Amino acid sequence: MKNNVPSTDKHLSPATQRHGASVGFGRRSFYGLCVKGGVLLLTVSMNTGAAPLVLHYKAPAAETAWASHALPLGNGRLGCMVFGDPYREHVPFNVDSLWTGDENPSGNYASMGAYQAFGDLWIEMDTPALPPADYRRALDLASGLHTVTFTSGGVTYTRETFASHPDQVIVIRLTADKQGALSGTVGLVGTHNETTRADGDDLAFEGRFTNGLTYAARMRMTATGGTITAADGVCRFGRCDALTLTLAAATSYAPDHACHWKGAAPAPLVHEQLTRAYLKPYAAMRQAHLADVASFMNRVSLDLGPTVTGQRELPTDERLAAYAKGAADPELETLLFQYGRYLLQSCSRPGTLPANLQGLWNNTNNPPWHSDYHSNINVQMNYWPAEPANLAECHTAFLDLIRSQLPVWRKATQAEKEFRTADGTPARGWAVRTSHNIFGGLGWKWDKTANAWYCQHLWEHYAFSGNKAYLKDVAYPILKEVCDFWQSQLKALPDGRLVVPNGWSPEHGPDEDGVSYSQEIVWDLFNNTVAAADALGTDAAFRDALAAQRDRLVTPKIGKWGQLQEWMTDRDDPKDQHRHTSHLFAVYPGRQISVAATPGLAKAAAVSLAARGEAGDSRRSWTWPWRCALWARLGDPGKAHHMVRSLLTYNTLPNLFANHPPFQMDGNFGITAAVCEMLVQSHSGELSLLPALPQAWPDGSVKGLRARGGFEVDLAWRQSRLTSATVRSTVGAPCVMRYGAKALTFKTLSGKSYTFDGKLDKE
Ligand code: FUC
Repeated sequence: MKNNVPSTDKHLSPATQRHGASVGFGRRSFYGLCVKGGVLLLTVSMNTGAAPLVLHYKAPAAETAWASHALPLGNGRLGCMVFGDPYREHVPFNVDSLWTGDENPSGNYASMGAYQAFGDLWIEMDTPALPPADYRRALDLASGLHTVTFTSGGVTYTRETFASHPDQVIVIRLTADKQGALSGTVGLVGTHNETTRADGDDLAFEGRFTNGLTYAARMRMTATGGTITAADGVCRFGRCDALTLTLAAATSYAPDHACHWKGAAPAPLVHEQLTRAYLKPYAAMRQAHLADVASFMNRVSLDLGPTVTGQRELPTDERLAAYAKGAADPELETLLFQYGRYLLQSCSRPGTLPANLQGLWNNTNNPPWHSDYHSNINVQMNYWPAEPANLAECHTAFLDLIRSQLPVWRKATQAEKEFRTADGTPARGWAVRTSHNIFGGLGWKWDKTANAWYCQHLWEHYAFSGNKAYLKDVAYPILKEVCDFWQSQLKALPDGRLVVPNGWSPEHGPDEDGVSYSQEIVWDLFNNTVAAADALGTDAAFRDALAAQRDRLVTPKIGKWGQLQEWMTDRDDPKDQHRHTSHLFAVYPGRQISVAATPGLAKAAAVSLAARGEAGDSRRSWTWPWRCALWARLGDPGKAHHMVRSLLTYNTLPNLFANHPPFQMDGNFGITAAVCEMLVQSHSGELSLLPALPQAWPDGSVKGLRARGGFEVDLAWRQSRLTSATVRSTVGAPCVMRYGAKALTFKTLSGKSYTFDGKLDKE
């Protein structure tokens, strides 16, 4: 067995800790001050689903527990984590484009640059640090509102924080039920030794990296009652009734190679953002924010059955711990599902950069794996839920990044000797290495078929929406270009079949005989591009030639122990428990193998998957979701549910962040997609209802899942049987619907809904 690829774990560098000690905002432990006490329900979940979508805790996050206990807020571009200390609030913040590095022509991983932490906001209260009573902090996923409440010295304090997309600022509002109770200091601290200056009532800092990227942050405070002053890099507030802090931060990054990745200067921009926010009353900003987040979160409601009272009311960290010890908690599983949706819309909106390895959140300037975009599973998994979980416009952040990087990726691909044809001609099209940044810079080994995998995302955005203008103008030209790359690379075997030469898999590196993973992804690309040409009714000659090449590609094979072969030759090791399951791409997220169309290969895929072990060589956050989706597609609901359970049990932190370790967000996104796959599938030309419903979820309902062909689906089930199904058609395509052995074909009209009972009879 070859194992030429060093484990990427070796790249892992311990996160460097940095905080505001240099400017006098040192650390102080809170844990001694925690109190027991009643629970104030201050956030009202706006989602219509059964379980309230709230994470809540009865103690703040300790200063060292950024990744595990602090809670994330984000507007796609600008985000923060909130610790929730009553007397010393800490809000480290991020902007998605704060990157070092450049186009990195060497392809060297070390020189690719890294995603950077931006800065910290500190609020130090003068209030004597008495042990607070009735402490609670909560994050409402349905509205993106973080709330801290506690009582101290007979006064009840409330602090609301949100990251507003409509207003492009982070807002923190402090109130108390007694007049003049708010006194203290606010500090704004950059993470690259910037000097914070007071500018009128504002605090501001600016900086510039050696790659030419400039950035700026500005914070403004407004008060009701009392006084506020800014001097010596800090703001003081004295005897205020209420206080609003507004924070704007931005960089000069533009996703445009032609402009050398430079756009508007950030200092005037943040000044303008802050001024605009300043003119808006707090209630209006809050309302606009709540409505914005709700417009994403309310599209899907999920009910997987009730959790017993007692377990449901526990603070989230205690609840997770009880679950890990074996407690049933379908509402926690629902919460995890919705958390993936919450996180995606928090770190990925149209016009922003896509979710990186840590989504948007990063507290160090030397993050694990540069907090980059990894093309061998991770960035793709980040976007698996976007279409089925009804967040399609969040997908565009990833699709746009791909498009913006192409000029540099093309150059690097043409310069690569390995891709030259026999007569020395440079490759056509583009390819990517395993990692990349936001300036076209690639790092580490070429992941040769990742270009075709990225194309799957461009295709799926069409497949779910049926938007032909997008397909024609955006997706199809890129699919064709990558087909062109692969047409220049494929090697004909003596028997006429086509093979990806020197294939490469994340588990075992290069292999001359041909790697199933590479073959399957190129098949997927050709197959989708043929379907795209058909949908557009274009390029008949190209389409027919491509279809013929697709049919000549070496196909997946069944090996001697019944497994789906990882290589073209039958030499898989049944004891190989690698965490990656790359050669099962054809099952999920691909569609070359399915139980209905290729039952023999599906059975072999199940043999391979079982042999890889429940989590593979190591329990990693993202291994569970991929296996979950695979078992769902292979029709094994019990095993699929086991993966949901295991992710929560072994690789989920108290703030419900997926933990690779370290914290890595793909597991959160992946599990949301995998749960969709358990409830609705649409990869094989049919709309399949409840294809992998586990016994653990006997009664439930889901509303708003999306399916290929332009459908939205609502389902309800009782005692593990479908009781009703509603299909909303967005483009008027015919629908083939399946539940168990029963299939039904019906025509649809765009904008109309069709409701059926559990026997698929029309209601
Ligand atoms: C891939 C995985 C690792 C890790 C890294 C960021 O290479 O194999 O487990 O997730 O990406």
